[in-house]
Amino acid sequence: MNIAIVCYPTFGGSGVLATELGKVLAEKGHNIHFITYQQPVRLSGFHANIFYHEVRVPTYPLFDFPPYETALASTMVDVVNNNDIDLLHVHYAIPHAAAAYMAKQILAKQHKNIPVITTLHGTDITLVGRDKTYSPVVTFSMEESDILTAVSHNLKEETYKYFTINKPIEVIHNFVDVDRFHRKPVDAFKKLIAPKGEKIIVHASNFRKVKRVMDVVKTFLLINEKIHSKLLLIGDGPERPEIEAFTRGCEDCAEIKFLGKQEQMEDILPIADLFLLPSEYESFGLAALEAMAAEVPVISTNAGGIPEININGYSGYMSNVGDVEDMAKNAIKILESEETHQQFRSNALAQAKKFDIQNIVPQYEHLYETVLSEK
Ligand code: GMT
Repeated sequence: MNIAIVCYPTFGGSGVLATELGKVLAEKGHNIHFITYQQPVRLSGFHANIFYHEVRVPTYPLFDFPPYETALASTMVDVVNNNDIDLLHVHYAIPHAAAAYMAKQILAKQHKNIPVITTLHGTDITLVGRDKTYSPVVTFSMEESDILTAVSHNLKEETYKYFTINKPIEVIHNFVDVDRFHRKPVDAFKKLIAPKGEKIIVHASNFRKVKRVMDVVKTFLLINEKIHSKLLLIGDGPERPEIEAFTRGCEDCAEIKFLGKQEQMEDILPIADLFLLPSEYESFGLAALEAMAAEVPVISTNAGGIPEININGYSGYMSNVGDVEDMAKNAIKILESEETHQQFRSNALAQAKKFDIQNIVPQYEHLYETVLSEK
């Protein structure tokens, strides 16, 4: 199949998932055309059947807000027409689903029926999408998509809760390439970070409010009172300056390191002992799944779709949002005994395997085949 994938090229989970999907589909022999405004961060190296089409948004003095959506829809039409595209798969509804609708209508006038698959990822529904600034367009473009998918059962429920739509939503969970993340930790790297054998605790996110990164710091400080540890904060975003300022002014925060944005999570996660995800909401929590694939137990909240991947008392523990004492208590429970830690590590890996790329990607291929057979 010739598939066009539209996504955000940044470190956000939707872009990561879309890029990984495109890469594995290409390995399976499909031709993949990414349409984004920048090369996706996880798209490195040469792949013979992966193509990247940049959306250019020319500026003009009249434009206080360059019309990205128009440029995107036009690029979609161009890519479809010049690459024999069979279907458009857009990730994150805003503005991709609306731009895809526009492209579909333009192509229909040219007697081409191009199915649109929209995958909902989370904040496009729960935070941004339901705001009345966007909701009429999001509702309409979801209805007009040929197929709608959500990355968790929770996100499907949230979509029906916030939007009046009649469309069925298929749940296809996020996935991870377990073989890529399940690596032997590099001892020299581990020693560099934790020279005295301290435990290594990791958090990775886009440092938005919804991630509650301050809870990561608070939980870590409580853990560190009992078990000597190091905290690696990976990623960047609006909350980082405040968190960084806090840690600079706090004596106990010397063990906290900000690594910034990192592309090769599979190199870092294997040296971790624990992953913290105290989010207020996660439709799924792809970052936690990647940690689990690296055999790292997860201490998280029980918000949104997280209970669909992190099993309490098995692959990690879950607490109520904001309950840093409970999160720290659970982390200590795992870390204080080598035997318990090892058990949680293997459970986390076993749990991640359920979401292995090989199990989930065929579900997307099946959807593509279905929608094309109905054309
Ligand atoms: O987590 C973010 O803020 C980024 C966001 C995105 O769309 O890029 O992530 C969402 O999609 C991921 C991939 O499907 C999910 O694993 C994340 O849980 C989800 N984030 C939220 O729901 C907050």
